[in-house]
Amino acid sequence: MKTVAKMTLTTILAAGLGMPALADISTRTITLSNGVAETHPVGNGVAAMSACIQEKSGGAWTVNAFWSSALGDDLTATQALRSGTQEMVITSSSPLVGIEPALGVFDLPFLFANAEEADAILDGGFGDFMNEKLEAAGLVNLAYWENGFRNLTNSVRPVQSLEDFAGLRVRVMQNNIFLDTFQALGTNATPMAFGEVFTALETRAIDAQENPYVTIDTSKFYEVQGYLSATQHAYTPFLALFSGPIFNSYSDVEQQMLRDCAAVGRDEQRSVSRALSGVSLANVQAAGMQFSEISTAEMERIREAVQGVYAKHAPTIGTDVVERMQSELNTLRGN
Ligand code: TK8
Repeated sequence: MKTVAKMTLTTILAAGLGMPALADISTRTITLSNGVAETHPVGNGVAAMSACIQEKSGGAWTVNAFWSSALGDDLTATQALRSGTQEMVITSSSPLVGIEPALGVFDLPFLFANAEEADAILDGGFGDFMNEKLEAAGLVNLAYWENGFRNLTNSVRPVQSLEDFAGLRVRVMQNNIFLDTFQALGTNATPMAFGEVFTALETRAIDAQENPYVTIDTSKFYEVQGYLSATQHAYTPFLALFSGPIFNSYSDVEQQMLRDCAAVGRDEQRSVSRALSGVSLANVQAAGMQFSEISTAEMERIREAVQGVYAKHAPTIGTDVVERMQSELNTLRGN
């Protein structure tokens, strides 16, 4: 009788309806940051995740999202998560290789052949394996979202052959695998945080950058870049990261709610990202960008030029990690 008396009517009703017991949910505000604009598909994912959290928490939780690097870049935000001063970030994995070198496996050029392969690896055993490493670094990856296949833009000339890359001053993420990939292609590559890219392109401090079509569109790079090439040289994921120390202070019900709602956000975000990709490509062309496809023969030469990056970086990433990835891909491909 005593236990029952302690339970509120809401708790009893919630338990009866199979909803989380609200007694296990405290009032909280989740600060979430991101580098992209709210119009990017990450905006749709965050909206879906927030609606899910709002509903499952019975209105006790609020997600407060900041866009366009307003709270700092991916890496700074991720460090704030590790020290427990910020709850959440949707970040590219690439700038985090200094924290967890194994993440570099996703940066290897031409790793995934298509989005289905990426989903199978990220949502399967390999994704869990990586998440365990992140947890040891104080980061809970709630789900893998999509950044996507990356393409080169520049302000100098149409890039249609291996030779066309020569000498371009291209911004890469803060990541040695991307740096070496673009050096191998003959460019003059410079690592830079995403928030500085637009201005660097505008002032012509750099000539080029690479990102998926949806980012080129929603970050308005078409205003400062005349040429776009379908290089598709890498697929990078987004991580929906939560602060390890803060996550560990939450109840089981709250932790599960976060995982469930981040997966709801992931499904929405991936589906909008894929639906919008072609629309974004059309948008940037309508805005004046000249688009170049690259012939199969040239793509073969480009792949050949960057092949050495695998052997060079396997020891830093972890040879076991690279081998595990390659063996899982072989299985997926029926080899
Ligand atoms: C946004 C970044 C961005 C990434 C990059 O914060 O840095 O080029 O592709 O989308 O994570």
